[in-house]
Amino acid sequence: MTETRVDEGENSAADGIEDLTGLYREYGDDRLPPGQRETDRFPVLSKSGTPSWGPDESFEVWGAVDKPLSLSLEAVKDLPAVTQRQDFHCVTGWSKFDCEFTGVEFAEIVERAGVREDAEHVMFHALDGYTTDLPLSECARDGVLFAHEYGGEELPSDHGGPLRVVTPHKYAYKGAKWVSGVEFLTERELGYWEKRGYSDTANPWNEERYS
Ligand SMILES: Nc1nc2c(c(=O)[nH]1)N[C@H]1C(S)=C(S)[C@@H](COP(=O)(O)O)O[C@H]1N2
Ligand SMILES: [Mo]
Repeated sequence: MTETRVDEGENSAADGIEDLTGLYREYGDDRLPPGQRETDRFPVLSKSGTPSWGPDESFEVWGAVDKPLSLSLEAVKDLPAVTQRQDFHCVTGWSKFDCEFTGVEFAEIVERAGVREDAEHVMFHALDGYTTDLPLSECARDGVLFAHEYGGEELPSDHGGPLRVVTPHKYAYKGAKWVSGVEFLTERELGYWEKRGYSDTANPWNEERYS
């Protein structure tokens, strides 16, 4: 008996996991961005410890939207989710390949909140007071997820569980851990690290580390 091997290439859904590890081709020739070193570990980087998601906490979406949302954690986890394999690049110099995140695509939230025409930017708010901003066009694309699972298990709290944002096309400080709020803005504002000298654009393949 002969086996037919179909080369699915990138974005293969053969194992139910969407492979986004080829995303770097939009930005550069090498999967590992310049000045980064690959690690097998998954270090934890938090500005001030691990906050907890209280029982009354909700996930809020507001600003330039027609339908502000206030969802329980359970309601967020009940939204349609995808599982993706993606790379993770920290501005301090480490990259972790092949992270498997399951979560709700950013576009799903845009759709449900009825984001207005004049929305240009998105500010993510987190339970530890962290904020980070991205242009709407940089969020409403493949790879930006509200992730609640890592490697098929509940997302560990030090990595942002129960809910975090992942941004494989940016340095990881653009992905807010413990995300509890998404604010749609008509103009750019600076987030926590961006106010402290880190790049607002944060493209790893261009080494946009500092502003
Ligand atoms: N809420 C919040 N999100 C955050 C941070 C933080 O301190 N607070 N640190 C950022 C930075 S600098 C990085 S590299 C990643 C680290 O994610 P990890 O701890 O899962 O590796 O989270 C980002 N998101
Ligand atoms: Mo980072």
